[in-house]
Amino acid sequence: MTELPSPTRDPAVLKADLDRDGYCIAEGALDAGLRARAREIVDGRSRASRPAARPDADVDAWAIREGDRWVLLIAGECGLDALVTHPLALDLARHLLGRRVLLSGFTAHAVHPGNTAMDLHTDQWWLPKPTTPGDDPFRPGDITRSVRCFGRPEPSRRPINPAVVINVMWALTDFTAGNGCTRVVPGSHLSGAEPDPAVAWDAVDAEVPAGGAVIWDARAWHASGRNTSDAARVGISATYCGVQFRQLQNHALALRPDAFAGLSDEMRELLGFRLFSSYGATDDDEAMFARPGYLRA
Ligand SMILES: O=C(O)CCC(=O)C(=O)O
Repeated sequence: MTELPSPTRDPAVLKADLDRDGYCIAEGALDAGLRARAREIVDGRSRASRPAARPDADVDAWAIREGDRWVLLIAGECGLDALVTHPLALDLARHLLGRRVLLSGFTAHAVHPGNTAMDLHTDQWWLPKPTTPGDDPFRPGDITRSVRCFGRPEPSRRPINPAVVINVMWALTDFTAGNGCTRVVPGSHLSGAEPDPAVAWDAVDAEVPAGGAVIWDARAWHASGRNTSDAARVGISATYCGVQFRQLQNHALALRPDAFAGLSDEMRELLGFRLFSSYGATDDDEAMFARPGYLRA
């Protein structure tokens, strides 16, 4: 058996680990000042401001259960664009997804003392699976979190989907086996399958010192672990998706006009304001960037 990914600063090793095992671990990529600022911003976000649970039960039962661990951050406005545009994150995102990528979600993830492990899952469960002519097709509009193709974590012999999402989880604290670090099933990104939560799969602890990141291909089976320590494990997850996919957060609506006006072109592209062919246009389908209605003459 080859060695499993361990923390490294070498981009070539990170990419090789990501390709082979479906995850990699970056070491020392955040400077102490940025990490401290990020922690302050995450700690300052009040859970009380979270809207009440929504009624569409099927999709949201999961979100409600995990909700106490998630805080949605407003990219472009929350003071942490340096994480979104971090060269290491974008290099790995483009390695997996190609030249044009979007920021899908920007969320803080805390695992509090006493929190149990999440169920293993993938982060592109919503993507229709390849079908064979004559098979019952996956209708995109019928997919929910509970429609899952369970299987084993070994490489598939049949075609599978490419990765269309990558997750870069910045470690604001140490991530350890004792405090609920991310757990991954190595190689599961090549299975084309989802993990049956009733089975105890062999997941490994992706331990990472504070200031590093654990990065995974969205097809990899993963979850946060159980926190048996007396302090929270805190991370910020920047997920990126291919340019043609719906983003986890609605960045266009989230941003206040003054924040939108101050965005760099790089952030405007990452947040989804740059057109992809004509997709994403507002009033001019040949423009480089879409513009909001309030800026129209
Ligand atoms: O917090 C983690 O380590 C993993 C989070 C995760 O898998 C998720 O929120 O989908």
